[in-house]
Amino acid sequence: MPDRYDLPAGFRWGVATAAYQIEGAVDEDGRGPSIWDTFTARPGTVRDGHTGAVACDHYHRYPEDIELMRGLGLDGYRFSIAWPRIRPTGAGPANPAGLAFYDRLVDDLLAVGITPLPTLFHWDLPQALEDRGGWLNRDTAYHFAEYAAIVADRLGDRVPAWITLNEPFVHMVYGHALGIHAPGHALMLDALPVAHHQLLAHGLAASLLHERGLDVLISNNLTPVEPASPSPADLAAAEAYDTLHNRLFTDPLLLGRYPDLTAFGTGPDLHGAVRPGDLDLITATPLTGLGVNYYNPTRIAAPTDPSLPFTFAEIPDVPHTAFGWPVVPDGLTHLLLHLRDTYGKALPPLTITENGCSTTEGPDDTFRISYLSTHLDALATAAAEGVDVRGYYTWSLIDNFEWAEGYHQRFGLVHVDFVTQARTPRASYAWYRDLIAAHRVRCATGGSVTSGDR
Ligand code: IFM
Repeated sequence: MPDRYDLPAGFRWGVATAAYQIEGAVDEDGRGPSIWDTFTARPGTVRDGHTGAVACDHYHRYPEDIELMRGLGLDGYRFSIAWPRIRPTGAGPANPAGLAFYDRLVDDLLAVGITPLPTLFHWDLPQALEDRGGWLNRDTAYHFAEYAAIVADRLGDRVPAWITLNEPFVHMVYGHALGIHAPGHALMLDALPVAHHQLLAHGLAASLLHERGLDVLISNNLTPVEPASPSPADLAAAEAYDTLHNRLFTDPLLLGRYPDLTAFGTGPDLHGAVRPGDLDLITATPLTGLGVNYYNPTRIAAPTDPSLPFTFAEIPDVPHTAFGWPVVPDGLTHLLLHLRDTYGKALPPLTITENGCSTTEGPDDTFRISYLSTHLDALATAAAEGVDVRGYYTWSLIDNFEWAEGYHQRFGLVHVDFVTQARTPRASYAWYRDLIAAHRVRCATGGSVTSGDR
């Protein structure tokens, strides 16, 4: 069986974070409010009333965090840019201090040989745009493209590749259908236009990035969907869920059309959101790569309630993370092979832009090491079967603000004490560092890795 040391030469190793989850400094240097500032201020939205106001104080401590990354020997760092730092009201003039922060971050990363991989939108929409309808308003897509161009004009001389959006599925469902995330709308299926407006934003921004000679990716949280049984009702339900979670985003991006959404009560115009020519805009710029965020598969059974065409089922006999998410490394192999078989030549090279787990472990986080190593072995299996996979970014470098869970779910290779802000590398940090080094030796020598390296 192939394992993680068999990943291809040139494979890029990284870690991932996001602005609202680590930066803090929400009122500094002209940053405008985001929907997460508003949402977390509302009682009852986030566990124990936690907010991202301070988070990991990365805005001030980023040199220390870059030093941690240097110690890992990373090729790349995936972070997100806070739109409200760049355009405090979502539109209008750029904020020089906001741009200057990312300028410093990029320069300091490059100085230690780490390639920055920014994400332009990781859920922190400027509140001023939410006040005008947010992602339910088509205009937000055009404001996003303007913001993308501003940032690319400032950093594009040093940053070769850009991720437009992070997990548009999660932002639509958690933020707009269920109300668990900001902005807190519980619109159920009336949230579908949010999918289209985000994809339109991607397409408009992608063209502007491409015009500037930059590479473009988009990251989504994808899940392999398994039916709870081979019964026709469970199979149909699984297909419906796959459509909503995965194909609603990958079909328009890669095939230029929406999947059949009749099970969700709409035609291909997503409740009137899709206008003539929009799909051409979404596909105008071929993706340099598709970012896959993988955490777990989803098991689906026939609906028990008529409002949705599926229901969730438990995956039996598997361990679970502290978050309660099932641990199924093979699911990553199945997901990637399924993508290849479904999209064929339309599928661009893949990068795993997130994968990791929350645990309650102390410094010796053996559960996390097992999670990461088995998922990387599963990735190597997919690569050995011909899937073109170019890199892997662990979620996450440091413990951080885990959205509705506040600081309760810890995903970091590095422990953060949220009182003192002390960073303490866990065992997984040394494990990841050694893996990266051993893989490089293996690629450089073309030989095998010794058992000591493993
Ligand atoms: O913390 C999140 C991240 O912001 C998006 N992907 C999943 C992670 C873990 O829940």
